[in-house]
Amino acid sequence: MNQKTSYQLPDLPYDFGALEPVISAEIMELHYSKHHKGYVTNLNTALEKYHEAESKNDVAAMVALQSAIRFNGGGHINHSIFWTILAPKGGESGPRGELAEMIDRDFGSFDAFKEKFNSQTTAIQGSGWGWLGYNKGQKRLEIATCANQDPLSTQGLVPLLGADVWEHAYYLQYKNVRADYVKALWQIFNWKNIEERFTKATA
Ligand code: MN3
Repeated sequence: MNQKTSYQLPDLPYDFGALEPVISAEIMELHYSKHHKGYVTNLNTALEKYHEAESKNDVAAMVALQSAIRFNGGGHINHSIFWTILAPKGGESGPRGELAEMIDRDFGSFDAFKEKFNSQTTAIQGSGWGWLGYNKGQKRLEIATCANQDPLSTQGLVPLLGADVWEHAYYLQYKNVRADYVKALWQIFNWKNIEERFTKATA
């Protein structure tokens, strides 16, 4: 069977400049057109080699490709989520309904949740992501951090809201002050999309 897997760069749901002033058009263009595109290209290349190795029963080659699949596959998953949980300023200012209630229940208040998310995400050593995730088994919300491009599913959580804290996501604009970038993201979180993810996760 010659089934070729090919992932595609998803459309960005807004213009490069749409998230200004929180994220500059220059960062968005590089982040989407270079970084995310690179993950997609490298994922497809790694999978192609993987399928070839599989067809030859070359387990050693298959094992050797796994870190590239994890890194680039994770990068593709994470960025595909990230673009949709952000939106131009002026939308909903925070969670509503059941999501708002669960945030209050699990973190005390929305402000307490924000503070905890900001401090844990800002403190990530090196490159990674901060997430609000849903734990289906325990039916609760959790803040979690992931190193590199590991997707949140590796921690058994469904991603609802996340922050890319790789330097490529903010350095051109915020320089070394990651905390200011993470704080600013709250102005552009797309609560409609985040609530849809929550509804799906809890269904
Ligand atoms: Mn990134």
